[in-house]
Amino acid sequence: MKKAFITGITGQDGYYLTKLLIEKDYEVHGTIRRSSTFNTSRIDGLISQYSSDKLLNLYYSDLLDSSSLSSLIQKIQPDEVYNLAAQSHVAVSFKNPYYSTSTSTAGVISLLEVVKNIEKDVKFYQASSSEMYGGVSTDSLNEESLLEPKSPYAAGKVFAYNMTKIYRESYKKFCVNGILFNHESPLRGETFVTRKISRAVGRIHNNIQSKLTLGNLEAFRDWGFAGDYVEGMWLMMQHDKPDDWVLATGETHSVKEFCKLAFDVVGLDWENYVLTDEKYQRPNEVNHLLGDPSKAKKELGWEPKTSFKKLVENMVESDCKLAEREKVLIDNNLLKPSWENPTTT
Ligand code: NAP
Ligand code: F7E
Repeated sequence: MKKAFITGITGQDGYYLTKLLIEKDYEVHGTIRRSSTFNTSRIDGLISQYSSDKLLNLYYSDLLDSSSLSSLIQKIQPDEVYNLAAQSHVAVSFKNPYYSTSTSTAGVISLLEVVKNIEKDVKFYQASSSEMYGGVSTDSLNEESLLEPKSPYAAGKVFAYNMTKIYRESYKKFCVNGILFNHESPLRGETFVTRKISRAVGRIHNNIQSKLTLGNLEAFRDWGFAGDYVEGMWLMMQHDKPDDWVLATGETHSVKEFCKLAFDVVGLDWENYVLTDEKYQRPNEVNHLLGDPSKAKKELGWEPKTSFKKLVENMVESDCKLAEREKVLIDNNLLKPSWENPTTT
């Protein structure tokens, strides 16, 4: 039985990757952060299903605690390490630049050093990002395209991407970069634009929210489904040679188009509900991202299976059900709505 070690297991991708690997007969080991509130809600179902027979094993750690990462990897002796942990919100990275970049600099060096020094041949996956391209050009972007980061988040990811290549080339280690374009799901963090929209549509449809306030509606993103993308991560780790691959859909849509389609699902006109506010604009915007996944298709046999329309529908339908349950709690004075004027990004 193969063993995988996952940092960032409590995140969106952590959930989908853990599920996939357990289905593929892996024993999964993942790190969680100590938090003052519960932070395992995405993987609670997997914990109750798989932790008793040790198919899923969790440990407290942090990407900035190199000693704990090193001792865990030495003890577990995994076959594959997937580094998904990061402060992954681009707008927050402008506000917390030191912390946000540390996870992709100090954190990645710690992991690569263990992979270099451990006797066993351990494969390493780095969660690289389309944000590294900077979104200046409207051309389709591939593994050879120029990296022009526009945020502390993206600058940290460029560092991690380069270090992953450097360890691959210098020490002949199996280190890969998955350069993933935006991927979403009903488990997407609620402050990312797609989930912020689907959450609002669900609540507006259930009459527990009146408006949705966003920033730049003209930004374009190549949005796919996270469940499809973790399959690509795994395929990269099974390839005969380590390399870098782009995962994307090859289609791009604006935030405005996402809004229109999401409100269409519940038969509402988005223009009656969406407002904009400067506070959701970024100091430096990535205007346009469109990926070219042809290398992944040719070499890994990977293709996205979920269309843009289906992705939006799935997210809205899931959030309509969530809002229905919230409405019951509100009607019984068990929940006070706090989402009309959120203080978060
Ligand atoms: P996510 O939902 O924000 O999850 C991030 C994970 O990292 C969470 O488990 C979080 O823990 C953990 N984390 C944050 N800081 C940490 C630290 N200092 N030490 C240990 N763990 C830490 O992100 P995602 O969407 O699953 O993305 C996974 C990875 O892919 C990230 O590295 C992201 O930057 C990258 N990426 C994402 C996309 C995308 O569109 N989703 C595209 C390209 C690349 P808590 O749960 O405790 O916060
Ligand atoms: O923004 C615009 C915003 O925060 C998308 C991360 O997973 O993907 C993600 O980064 C676009 C931007 O994702 C709001 O200005 C408008 O142009 O959903 P987002 P992101 O910045 O693309 C990449 C690939 C990653 O690697 C990251 O980890 O939408 N936008 N209005 C807004 N964005 C947010 N969050 N909130 C708004 O109100």
